[in-house]
Order: sequence, then structure tokens, then C-alpha cells
Amino acid sequence: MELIEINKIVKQFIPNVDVVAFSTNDKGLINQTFVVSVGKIKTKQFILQSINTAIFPLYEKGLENIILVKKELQESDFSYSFPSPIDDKYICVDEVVWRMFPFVEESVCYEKVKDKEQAFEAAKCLGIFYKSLHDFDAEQLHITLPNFHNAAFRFKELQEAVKTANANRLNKAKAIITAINKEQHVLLKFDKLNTELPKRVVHFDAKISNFLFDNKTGKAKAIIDLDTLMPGTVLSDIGDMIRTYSNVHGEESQTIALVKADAEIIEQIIAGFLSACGNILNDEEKDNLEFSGKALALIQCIRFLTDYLNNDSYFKTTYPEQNLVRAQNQWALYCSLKG
Ligand code: GN1
Ligand code: MG
Repeated sequence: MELIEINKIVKQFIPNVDVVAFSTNDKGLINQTFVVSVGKIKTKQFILQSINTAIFPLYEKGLENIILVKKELQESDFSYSFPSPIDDKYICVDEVVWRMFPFVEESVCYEKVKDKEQAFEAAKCLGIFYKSLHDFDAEQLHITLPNFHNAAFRFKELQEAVKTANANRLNKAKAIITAINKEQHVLLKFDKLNTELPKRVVHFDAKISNFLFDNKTGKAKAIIDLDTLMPGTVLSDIGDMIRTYSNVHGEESQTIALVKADAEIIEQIIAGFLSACGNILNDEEKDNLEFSGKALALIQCIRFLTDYLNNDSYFKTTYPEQNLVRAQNQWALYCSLKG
């Protein structure tokens, strides 16, 4: 993207300003994100993002979800930032859908969990988010990504991909596919729990880079990346937290032999979350928090492997075997998780 094009888009959100600089943020695997600086004497930063509409075809419904949740949080005592799209609007330029967010000042974003205190902090922030939305009827939200954490559906997608994959990729994926086939009981248990547990407002992508931290105190400051806000159960968020935070070398680590869940981090996630919202959870929810991490690692393993077999049509990649390596990483993590 050129500065001139970025400027044209930004002016549709904030007329009478000029973009003086911008940089690309390549952390997400789906949308494209830029940090833009506007104004000459005193510059101010914003986040400009184009939405991957192939993955989020119901993005307008997604915006309605964000607006509803924002309103509810504003009426509660939720004290963290919840940066939502400027003017509650998305615009379309040359068939690309754009939105802008305020930049959360004096904040830092981490790709991997720094230490167990940080895991506690993020989980506590999520707990307050759940508590603040406890009286909100989550079923009001649109389901913008049907079957997103439906384990049986993800397993079926893998089976479909096996049928159409090219021989070379299928051969490389074979060992993990055989291993996954023996773990279907975990997928069944996860889906069954999801039909039984209370429906809550779920973030559905609670990885560490979706929390921003104060650059001085290290305290959680904001919760971001709201495209996947949907009705769901607590298992999806705590499961994804465990899956991503306990994997201390990160989901992109290619040194598979080193991938192993860190038990202390898992303890801190659960402690931080319960410290903020333990009183709104029922026993079945509490009893299955640790299990959810194991289930989510398996589901994510299946998703990466399916995408590998589908020639990388979903997750962005930067090298040829990346989705296979990601699946191997998740598999190693899964094997090391209790539950
Ligand atoms: C995707 O783009 P990003 O990183 O926010 C994905 C998540 C996965 C994650 C794996 C809509 O999120 O479900 O857990 O990659 N989001 C979607 O890194 O599929
Ligand atoms: Mg996301």
C-alpha cells in the first residue's frame, strides 16, 4: 500500500487530516492491519484495518455484535479499554472493507506470554469482561462464523480435505492424521459440554496479542480483535488462553521437540480468571477449564492440518510447510496437556 492510498481511506473516517506515516502490523493471520500517524505538529496514531471478507463474510453482523457488546460494557463497570470501530462504521473502497480504531496509548502488545503474572493479568481481564456481560443475553449476538469451535465440524472438514489433498501433502500429514483419529473422544466431550454449559459472550480469540498491556505497570489495559465476538461457552476462551499462553515458545515455533505446555501458566490463567468471575461460573464450567485447553489444542491442530491439505487457503503463510509445522506444534502441545 502507498501512503496516498492510505490517506484517501483515512480521510473518509477523519476528514481534514493527513497521514504522515504508516507501518504494517503483520501479527494477525487473517486481516491486514496498519498503524497510521496523522497530523504534522502533533501526530496522533490510529489503527487502520482491512477485513478479510472471505473469512468474515458476515462482517456487518459482526459490527452489530461489537456495538451491542460495547454498549453493555459502557453501562457496566468494565474498566479496560475496548477499542471499537470509529463512528461505528466500516467503509468500502475498491471492494475492500476498512475500519479505523483509536490507538491505545502507552500500551504494548506481546506475541508470547512474558511470564506467569502476565497470564494472570490477561485472564483476570477476561474474567471481568465475562462478569460485566453476565446479565447480557448472549443469544442476542449473531453467529458470524457458524461452527467456529464445533469440533465435529472441524473433524469433518479434515476428512473432506484428506479426500482432495495432493499426494505429497497427504503423505506428510499422514502420521498426525492417524494420531488425531484416535482422539475423537476428546472432540465428542468438547461438543457435548458446549451443548450443556451456559451461553456467554465469548471473545473466541483470547490469545495474548489480543490483550494490550500498560507499558509502565504491565497491567492489562485493553481487549482487542473483536470480530469473533459470538455466543459460546467459557471453554472456547479459557481453552484458547491455555492453548496459546502455556505454549511458551509460541504456535509458530518450528522446534517441535521443545513444545510443551507450562503447567504454572495454566494454573495462573485459571486463578486469574476465577479471581474475577469465579462466582458466576457453575461447577461444570469450573471442572472443565483445564480440559478446554486440551480440546482447543486438538481443534487448532486439526484446523492447521486441514488448511495444509487444502493448500493453505485460510491461514496466511510465509514458508511452504508452515501449516504442517503449525499442526505438529499443536499436536506436541496437545500431547503434553492434561485434561
Ligand atoms: C486466527 O488472525 P488471528 O491470528 O487473529 C483464527 C483463530 C486462530 C488463530 C491461530 C477467524 O486468528 O481462530 O486461533 O488464527 N481466527 C479465525 O493463530 O479463524
Ligand atoms: Mg483474531
